[in-house]
Amino acid sequence: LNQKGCVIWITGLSGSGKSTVACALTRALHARGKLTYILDGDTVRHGLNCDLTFKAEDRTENIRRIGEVAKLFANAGVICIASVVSPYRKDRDACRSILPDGDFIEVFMDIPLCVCEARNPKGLYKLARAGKIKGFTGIDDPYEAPLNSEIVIQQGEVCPPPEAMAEIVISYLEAKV
Ligand code: GGZ
Repeated sequence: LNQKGCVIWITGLSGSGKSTVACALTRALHARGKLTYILDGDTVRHGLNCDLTFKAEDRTENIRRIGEVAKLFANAGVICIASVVSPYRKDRDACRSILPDGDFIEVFMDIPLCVCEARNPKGLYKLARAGKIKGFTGIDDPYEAPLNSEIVIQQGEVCPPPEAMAEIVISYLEAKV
């Protein structure tokens, strides 16, 4: 009956597969009877954070709010999955610091920019390259890769199926308890 909450923080470039992993992870956790909630950057920016832009201080505020909301979910016993670019290390570390040790699990989508760009899911990289979007992460705004994330997801020749990537996280969670 009891379920301990935690925050699974998925960080990476646009097009790195954060949302795909978040969804697959949710399915895998539901199959194990766990309660989850996804906080997706793209979605949250349409509601709670609709007042924020992509300039550095607004990204910091976006991540701060998402970190605080994720903490509320975790305190309620939910496994909260945050799926956000969260490009700045200090902002991710600040979200880690408000949770008890071990309750913030950082998942780094370590996918090369050229792969993300080739996927070009919403045509955003093309717009960024053309200068039509300014300050796009990976193009003309930095992405500070995690140095000590709990989990790193990489891909070889082919992209692993989402279920396989979710399984990496599940294995970590199972080993942790
Ligand atoms: C990065 C941008 C930008 C800029 C719009 N830089 O693939 P997506 O579309 O769905 O993911 C990106 C999303 C990023 O929102 P986050 O809240 O996760 O970003 S952050 O953590 O940096 O605050 C992308 C889209 O919004 N997008 N403009 N300039 N991503």
